Amino acid sequence: MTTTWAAATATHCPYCALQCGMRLVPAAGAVPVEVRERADFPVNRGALCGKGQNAAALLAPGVRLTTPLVRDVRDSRGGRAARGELRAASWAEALDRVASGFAAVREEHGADAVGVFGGGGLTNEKAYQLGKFARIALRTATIDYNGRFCMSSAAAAARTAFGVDRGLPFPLADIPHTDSLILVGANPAETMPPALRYFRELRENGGTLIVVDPRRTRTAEQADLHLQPVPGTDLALALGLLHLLIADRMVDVDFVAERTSGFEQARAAAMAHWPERVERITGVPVAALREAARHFGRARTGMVLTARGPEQQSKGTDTVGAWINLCLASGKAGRLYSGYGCLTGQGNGQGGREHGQKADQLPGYRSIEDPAARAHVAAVWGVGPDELPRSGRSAYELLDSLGAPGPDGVRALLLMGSNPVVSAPRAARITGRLRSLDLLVVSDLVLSESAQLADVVLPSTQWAEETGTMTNLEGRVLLRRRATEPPDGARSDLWVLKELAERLGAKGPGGEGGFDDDPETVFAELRRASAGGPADYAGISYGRIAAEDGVFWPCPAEDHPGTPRLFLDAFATPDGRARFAPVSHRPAAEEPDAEYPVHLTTGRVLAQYQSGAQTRRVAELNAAAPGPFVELHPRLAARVGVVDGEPLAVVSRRGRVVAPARVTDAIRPDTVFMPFHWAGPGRANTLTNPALDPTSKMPEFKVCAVRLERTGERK
Ligand SMILES: Nc1nc2c(c(=O)[nH]1)N[C@H]1C(S)=C(S)[C@@H](COP(=O)(O)OP(=O)(O)OC[C@H]3O[C@@H](n4cnc5c(=O)[nH]c(N)nc54)[C@H](O)[C@@H]3O)O[C@H]1N2
Ligand SMILES: Nc1nc2c(c(=O)[nH]1)N[C@H]1C(S)=C(S)[C@@H](COP(=O)(O)OP(=O)(O)OC[C@H]3O[C@@H](n4cnc5c(=O)[nH]c(N)nc54)[C@H](O)[C@@H]3O)O[C@H]1N2
Ligand code: SF4
Ligand SMILES: [Mo]
Repeated sequence: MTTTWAAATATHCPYCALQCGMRLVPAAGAVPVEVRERADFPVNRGALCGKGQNAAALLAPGVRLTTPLVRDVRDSRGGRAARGELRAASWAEALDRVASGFAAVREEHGADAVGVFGGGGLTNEKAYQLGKFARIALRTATIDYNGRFCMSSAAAAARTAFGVDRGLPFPLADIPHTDSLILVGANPAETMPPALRYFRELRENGGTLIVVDPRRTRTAEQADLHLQPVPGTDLALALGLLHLLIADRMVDVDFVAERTSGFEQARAAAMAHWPERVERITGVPVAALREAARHFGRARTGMVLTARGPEQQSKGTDTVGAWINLCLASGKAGRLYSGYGCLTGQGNGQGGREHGQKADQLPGYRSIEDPAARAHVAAVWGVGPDELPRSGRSAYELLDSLGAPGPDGVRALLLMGSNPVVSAPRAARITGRLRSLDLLVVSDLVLSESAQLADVVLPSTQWAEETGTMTNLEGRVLLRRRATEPPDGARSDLWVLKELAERLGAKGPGGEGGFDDDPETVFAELRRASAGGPADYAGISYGRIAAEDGVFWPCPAEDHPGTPRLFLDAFATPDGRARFAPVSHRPAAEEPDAEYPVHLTTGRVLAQYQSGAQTRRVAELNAAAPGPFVELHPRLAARVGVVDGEPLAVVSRRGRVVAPARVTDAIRPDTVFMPFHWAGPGRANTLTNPALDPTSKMPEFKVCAVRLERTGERK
């Protein structure tokens, strides 16, 4: 089949939540398209970071998977089966193996013993279909996804405070118009470079930028004020700022009375966090606290934006709640150019959390425990409400139960869009859990470290080869368009789900209750399933997205304009008021002690993406960021006796890693930082602590205790 492709296809980047617009033009040679700028798309106005510029490299045949792979079980005597090597197989063989394997596990151990783990990089259509596949083809409650590791604490806090969770309740283009902005634990200079423009414009307009980060990042270098707290102490910091707002009479009393509830309790907690106490907990000097409180408190409009720094903590939900409290007390929410927002991370970090791949959710951001929601979605799916499973376990709990004996053990897993061997906390344990499964099925574009452990690998088509919608960090629903023919052996995830559903005896193909593989047909069903829910997509169509540079949800009808700004009239709570969070500071799950005296925090670098499964396969990006490192302050380096570039061992209660020291005074002397993009001996997640936030079940990636050891090798 030959298709003639348009001279240029307007589409979006395969990576982060900014979903920069780009054009793809046909190219001769191994890589079928080239990336060009798309100046008319408003979010990035033509700017792309290096990851976006080099994205087409992922389409090369030698880089990506082009045939299904299966691993033969050689010998199943004496307990666990001995497994052979992965070998090429036909699609029919691979799919039969998966379907019969899932059916056998279900038969022997029950439906919940078959698990599904999705990803926030999947399109809305895939995320929706994956949730539906789990609930009505597998009939399992065991489904969750990597977004739990990403912004789930912000989602939980925003939902409680405002009644609905959308990353940003306003477009990015509002940022330059606010007077004061506090950016907490976010490093957009490396994680969303084209968005930095909005912060620069804010300052050019006379606004104040305050950055809260234990490291003086490239983002912090742009700030008017940089607060450099001990990792894991943002909750105390926010309480301390609220204390100062109250003490200096900067509370917006009318706003608090008219549009909020619960202030008294929040006030009492803040009063117990006087500046000197907060300085002792956070390490941020009282003078800096006062300056920040003055800037933010006196500003007419203001925003607080959080990213993974304060969220990836075992108290992330309460921490975000405390920052929201600061916005509410000073009247900086639900008004033009004011509000709290979370910078989501993955390409579809927003949409991926709305359409049912989360353990407790049904499409449209509905609760799976809500009888009305169950009835609505069951009707769209053509099943009875009682046939839908209930809420399942959260991502880490799911991964931790893989292969376990007994009624709670998950024996088979479909992994689609995540690489937990690198990205899960306490990754050595999770790697062992994956190995202990009866059947591990991985759908991916590349042979990731997790795919290397699989019994069946299903090669998926990717961004430029398939069409689908993505919802960016602003809640703007976008269309990624197919620009080139996929290689023969790769198939779309939607097709895989359809084929598996048929083999498992679910209804279909096509139509309601079935599993279609045409993205626009799936989107039409998603619209109906989401209708009336908090994330209502009913009025959004592929045609409208193309004509309007994206449509902001909620958009309940085709003649509804979409909702770029939320909460201007009322919050989405039953009484229309925003709720203060009753929160108080508590320490991280693991604090430094004599044996493990240093804080470890983790995060990202510009040129690598996430587990690195994609970007480590791109030469230009590897040249810019070739491997892991341990960032530490010169004073700490001197104490340990390491010099810049020397291999340094970092040891936690979970394990030991070795990576070159990178000595810089940009980090606190009591803290080391490691990026988490690599597998092998420098894998940061060998060290991290899977202590979970009680509400969001977010693991504490951003703080644990370690000790440093010289390895004796000089570089
Ligand atoms: N280049 C690149 N870009 C990406 C990604 C990527 O992997 N690479 N991933 C995408 C995804 S999924 C996400 S979620 C986003 C993440 O985007 P960000 O949240 O901006 O990224 P991180 O580097 O994880 O964390 C941000 C900052 O938090 C700081 N930090 C660490 N501990 C603490 C703490 O206790 N408190 C505070 N206040 N700050 C702390 C770190 O020093 C770091 O500078 O990026 C997206 N964009
Ligand atoms: N220490 C530490 N660990 C962290 C974090 C941290 O800050 N510190 N951050 C956490 C965060 S915020 C996140 S989001 C996670 C992310 O970590 P992961 O969940 O591992 O995310 P990715 O590396 O993006 O993995 C996505 C995989 O899916 C594949 N893929 C991409 N698109 C598709 C598709 O359409 N279909 C299929 N079938 N496959 C696809 C990619 O090739 C890749 O192998 O890591 C978490 N881990
Ligand atoms: S900022 Fe994000 S969306 Fe934009 S080009 Fe870079 S990775 Fe792609
Ligand atoms: Mo993320």
